Amino acid sequence: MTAFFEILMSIQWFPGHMTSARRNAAETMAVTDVVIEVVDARLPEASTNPLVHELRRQRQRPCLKVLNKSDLADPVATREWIAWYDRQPGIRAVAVSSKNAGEVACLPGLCQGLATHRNDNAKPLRMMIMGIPNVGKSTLMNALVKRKIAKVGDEPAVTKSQQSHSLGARRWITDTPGLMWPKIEYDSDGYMLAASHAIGRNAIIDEEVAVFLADLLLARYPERLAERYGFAVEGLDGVAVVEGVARRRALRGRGGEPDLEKASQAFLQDYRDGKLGRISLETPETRQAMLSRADAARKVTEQTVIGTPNQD
Ligand SMILES: Nc1nc2c(ncn2[C@@H]2O[C@H](COP(=O)(O)OP(=O)(O)OP(=O)(O)O)[C@@H](O)[C@H]2O)c(=O)[nH]1
Ligand SMILES: [Mg+2]
Repeated sequence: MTAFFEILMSIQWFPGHMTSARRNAAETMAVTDVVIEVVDARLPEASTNPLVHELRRQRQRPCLKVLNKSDLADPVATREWIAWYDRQPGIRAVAVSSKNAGEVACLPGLCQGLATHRNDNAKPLRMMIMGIPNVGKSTLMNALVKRKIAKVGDEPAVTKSQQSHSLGARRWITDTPGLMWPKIEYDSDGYMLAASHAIGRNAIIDEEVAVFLADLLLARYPERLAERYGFAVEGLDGVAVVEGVARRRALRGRGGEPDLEKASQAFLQDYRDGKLGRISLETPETRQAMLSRADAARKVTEQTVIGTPNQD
């Protein structure tokens, strides 16, 4: 992709309350039979939290991977992701929109299939919903319980503590606070997460995230930009797209110059609200290409370090 991808600053966000959220999740994991790991269908791997895997592995708990917000994701990419996950050992994946209660009704049954021994009053099936912030965990909980028991909101870190509820006599479900991890390994993951509103506002600069998103959409969905904003995008880069949004929306600073901050926020909001159509920020193929590039860059760095003669 474009040069901007190579000059990304790293985004990190692990606020204090997540240390206790991680500890509480580890405790609840001990009394959980199946983890429902919610990821964002538009960026399933970038929104997969390695801490969830780590906590599950310690207790050997099976996992149902839920690609949520699939109503906002590119259906072709989502199909590719489901096939990709189904090839991974020990993972069962399903794509849903938690805003549609009918779509999530099958999830407890799928979890039951992963823990068939937990199926009576004495041994109820205990499910724990986990994942990064703002992926729709509480929306999913409410849809399963068929009541608004958990607060939801389009902001990261809305849920601050765990909440459990029965699902009939033989099943329990627990909603947990969104959890990040201490270090996001790949910078582009940080930007995809920020664009998708999983990262707190204090940890990002909207203009940088908007330029990243614009560059990515220029590469993968240029026609959506042209349709939404009504200007030709051939030959533009991400900065020019954000400037174009400012002009189209008449967003100007005091001196009449384009207000790039407001334009960035409007552009990010359009993506988050699905106004640019159904978009996936990564596919199994782009993920693999990104990992190969990162691996090659790492090897070059290692060779440079090893090959540098000692100056002492
Ligand atoms: N379009 C769409 N929006 C969804 C879906 N699921 C949840 N949302 C929206 O995503 C936002 C976040 O939902 P929450 O349920 O609060 O997310 P959460 O994972 O519990 O977030 P935290 O508690 O902050 O970790 C809300 O605005 C929801 O309405 C979905 O399947 N599709
Ligand atoms: Mg929540």
